[in-house]
Amino acid sequence: MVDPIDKGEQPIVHLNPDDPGYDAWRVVREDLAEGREPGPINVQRYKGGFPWIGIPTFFHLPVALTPEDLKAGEVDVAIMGAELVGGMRARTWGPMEMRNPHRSEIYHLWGEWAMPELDSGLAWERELRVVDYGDAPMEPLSLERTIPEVRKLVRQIAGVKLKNGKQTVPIIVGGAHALMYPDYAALADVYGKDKIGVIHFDAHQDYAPTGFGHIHTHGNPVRALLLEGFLEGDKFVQVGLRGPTSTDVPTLKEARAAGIRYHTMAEVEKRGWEAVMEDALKEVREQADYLFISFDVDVIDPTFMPGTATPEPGGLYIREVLPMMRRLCAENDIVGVEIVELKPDADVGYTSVQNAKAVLRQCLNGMAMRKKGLTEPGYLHPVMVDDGH
Ligand SMILES: [Mn+2]
Repeated sequence: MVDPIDKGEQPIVHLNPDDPGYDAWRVVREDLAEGREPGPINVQRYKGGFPWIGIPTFFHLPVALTPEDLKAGEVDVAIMGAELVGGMRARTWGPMEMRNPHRSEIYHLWGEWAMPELDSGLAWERELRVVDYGDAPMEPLSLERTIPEVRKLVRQIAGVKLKNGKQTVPIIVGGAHALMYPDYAALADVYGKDKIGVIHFDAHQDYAPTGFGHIHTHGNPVRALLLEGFLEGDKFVQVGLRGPTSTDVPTLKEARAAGIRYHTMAEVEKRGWEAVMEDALKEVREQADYLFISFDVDVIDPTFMPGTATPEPGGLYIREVLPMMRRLCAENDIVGVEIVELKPDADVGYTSVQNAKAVLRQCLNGMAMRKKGLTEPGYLHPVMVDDGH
């Protein structure tokens, strides 16, 4: 017997479409909207409460299942999970643990009991209409089959037009960073190619020239987006690169030649965080009308974020990240956000989820500020920062 691969055939192993499980993972219920008016569904029995009471959704928020629900509810922001796995990435519990209030939001009251952030003075839950949009479907053995499904769901959210002339903003909680490709591609489907700038927080450049032949891995979504012409390098600003697994000098030079601007932790060491943050904020304002935030939690130092797949010491402190997120979301037209690579089961405590939620909350806080017109650079509520002196 002669092995056909040795005779020059492509070494492809075909899937079996007759397997009853072939499409089972992505079959949508037909009665999603049956017997009810469209609109967000508040699944909580009480008007508000402590975090240890109620049904766990993201921050105890109402649920929406269809674009009609988003439209009817004039929903500003829809948070969805995307538990993308593949390659070295097994399931991470990121999205589900972000719904779980156990310890990570022990004092955060919800609903009508929600309290304001002490930097803006606003309770975002009252200023914005935000929902939990559930999760994208996942084919547990194939990134390639899952990616188009994520793209469809993100596009479904971003395509909803609101009466105020805006569109619903998807926030995607992951899941592997290969998500950057379907998340951004979906936004490009809605807003047009090369219309949206990206600020990319990460310990790693995610611009790997190789992925064993795979276009989509957790290590190269930036390259995949550029390769396929979704955007130009000059729309990309990267913050937080460090360590021996991020990139190398030739790849940095190649990225620079492609127009990508990067701010490494070495630059932070040389110039200080304040100066680097101001530069990054200025650069994203210049690059496009709309902004997408791609936030890999490993940009944060492992002291504050041990629960991630590829931790790298020497990262941003949580106190540096939170104002940055608030400012980005207050001072720019954000059309999408992803918070990825969260891996709570690598954290014996609850620090990682608590901090990832703080990042997400500051983004929502910033969006609430923008809705209120509080967009002056670095705005803080005067009473909160000055007791009269
Ligand atoms: Mn990373």
